[in-house]
Amino acid sequence: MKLYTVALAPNPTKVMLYIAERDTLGPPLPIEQITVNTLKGRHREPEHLARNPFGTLPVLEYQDGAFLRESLTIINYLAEKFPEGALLTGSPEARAQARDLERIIEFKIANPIAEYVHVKASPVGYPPNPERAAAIEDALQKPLDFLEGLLGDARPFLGGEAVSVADFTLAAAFQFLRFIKVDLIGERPLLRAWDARYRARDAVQSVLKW
Ligand SMILES: N[C@@H](CCC(=O)N[C@@H](CS)C(=O)NCC(=O)O)C(=O)O
Repeated sequence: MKLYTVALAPNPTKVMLYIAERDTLGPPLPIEQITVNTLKGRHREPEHLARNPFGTLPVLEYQDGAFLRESLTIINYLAEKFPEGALLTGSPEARAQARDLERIIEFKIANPIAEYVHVKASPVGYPPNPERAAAIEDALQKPLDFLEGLLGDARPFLGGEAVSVADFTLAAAFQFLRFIKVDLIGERPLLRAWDARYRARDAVQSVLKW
């Protein structure tokens, strides 16, 4: 299997975090990771567009010439295909909680942060838009407060006792912010402690570069 990916970009990072965590728990997943250099525009070249006409990353080639083009689908596929050492075990209710939280983080925090980075200091040169950046900062306050509230029960990870895709999605988004040297955690000590605690993991350090 081949994962087409790139460091720093949030959606590829989410999948790379999943793979790195899995590799510490069970047999390494048989996945070759191949970088597609987005700074050089390689994701818009015919070779990558043949894998994914939308030109985005990550892409998993899971069979010869067959591709998955959505980060969460890739993670769910890998969990089903290689159940030994899979994360997100436990009762259907616990798994649903972690998945629900991941979706909330993706739509209310990670996607807005991705837009924020581009209107604030785009790594690929999009024009800045200070008004839009301010509006996104405002909108982020409620979901960040929500996470601070969740962590109030002393859980180590966002979904509870075990790491889950909720941690991967948020950590990938926060890395993107750190790349432009912005911290939006604010006065949220529990979320700040989660950020430090999660990033200290060996698996995470092998993936996060910022
Ligand atoms: N919904 C997709 C989004 C994929 C996506 O937008 N990836 C970004 C990187 S985080 C990308 O490839 N952007 C390049 C572009 O759109 O040109 C997923 O979850 O995988």
